[in-house]
Amino acid sequence: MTDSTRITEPVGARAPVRTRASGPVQPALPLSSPRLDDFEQAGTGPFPRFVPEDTAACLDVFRVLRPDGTVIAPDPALENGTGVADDDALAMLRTMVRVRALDDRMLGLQRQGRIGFYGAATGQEAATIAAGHALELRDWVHPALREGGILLHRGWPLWSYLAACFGNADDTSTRGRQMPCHYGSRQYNYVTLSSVMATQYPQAVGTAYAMALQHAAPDRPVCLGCIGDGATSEGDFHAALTFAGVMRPRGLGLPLVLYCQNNQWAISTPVERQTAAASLAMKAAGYGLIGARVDGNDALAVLRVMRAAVASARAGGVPAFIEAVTYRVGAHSTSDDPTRYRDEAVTQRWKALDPIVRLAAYLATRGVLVPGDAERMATEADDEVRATLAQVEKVGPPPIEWLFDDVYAQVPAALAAEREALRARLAAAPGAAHGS
Ligand SMILES: Cc1ncc(C[n+]2csc(CCOP(=O)(O)OP(=O)(O)O)c2C)c(N)n1
Ligand SMILES: [Mg+2]
Repeated sequence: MTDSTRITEPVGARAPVRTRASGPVQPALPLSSPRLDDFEQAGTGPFPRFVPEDTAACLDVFRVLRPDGTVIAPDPALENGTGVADDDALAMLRTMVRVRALDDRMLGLQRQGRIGFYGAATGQEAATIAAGHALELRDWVHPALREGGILLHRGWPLWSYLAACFGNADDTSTRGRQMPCHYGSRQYNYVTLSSVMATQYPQAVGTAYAMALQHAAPDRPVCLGCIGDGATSEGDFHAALTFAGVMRPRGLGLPLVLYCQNNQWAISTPVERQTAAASLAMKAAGYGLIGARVDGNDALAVLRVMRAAVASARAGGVPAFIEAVTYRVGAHSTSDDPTRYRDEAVTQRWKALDPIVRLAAYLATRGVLVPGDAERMATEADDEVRATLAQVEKVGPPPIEWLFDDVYAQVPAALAAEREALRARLAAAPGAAHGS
């Protein structure tokens, strides 16, 4: 990659700063957030490339599509010049559009007081869905807050997604005992979200270890662990990457891909406060993993990087740590107001790098979408959400006895007594249930 396509300043590129007290010192390097001017202009380089083989892979951002959907460097050796089949690109776009419609609608619902909380993936749909698309259904996902769309992409019903947001009697994720957005499905190998940051990584290492013991290489189910940039400051992050590198059952690397959506904010803390490293991806090398940095707003680029990482992990290669650079264009959650701590003019520029617009424009250049298709897709997605919502909202709350289920195989006597006391009280005053 030439200097003109490099999107982060190389370490030490600035002149050393002299201080009166100590002579030359290293310049401060808050580089983990790419400079937006450069990010908008970034090109692409030869791929697949990973650290440690190619250190540029953790500083540059791999990208296939320009923001206008044109292909940066079509490769005649690859299908469509991009390495991605039209069916795959279209399938990703459909879910991305669906997730956008869902997020918009659910944010509105929360403001009306109809659900208690929501965490949207707006602007991060490519980073989310393309990562999920790189997997097979037998693979496992340990998601963070933004990855709910992966479960939908795997085929989980919209009904179940919405029931989880209401925590009603149809909530199969947590049977009404969690905040909204804590989706989970045993059938789809999607482990229920834990709110606690970075827990996904040690758990993903454990799942990958189990897969390695149960299945023979070179065709093992892979485990995807997901976190955000803020979670890289947690102790669990370091413990997990250490274990990921050193655990080699049967002499093979774990079937594991650790994925990080660097949306550049952890609520009000910018990514520069999480690390002084030039990128998050470069941390991979420090733990003996392979790593790469990808444009998270480019679905084709994310898919290509993740497919390469997944293939290596499946076959018995070294596990990967992948950073997808994106931006949280909305609030952290419905409990947050970003106008209080960041420059929303920057947000506007990131909105112009919309991943849905980019992928739809690419599919238009392929002739897969004709004018009006993208808009129709969005309308259909919104109609589907509204219609399902109207039905799901009619489902009543879960039975209060569910509070006592699913923790103990044999309910202890003290808990059984509490359950009986609650039943007796509700029988005496039926309206007391559910705060009515
Ligand atoms: C261990 C822990 N500390 C603090 C919190 C409160 N908290 C919830 S989300 C969040 C920020 C997460 O930021 P990031 O990891 O970048 O993910 P993002 O929300 O940006 O996707 C914090 C501090 C938590 N859930 N867990
Ligand atoms: Mg973040």
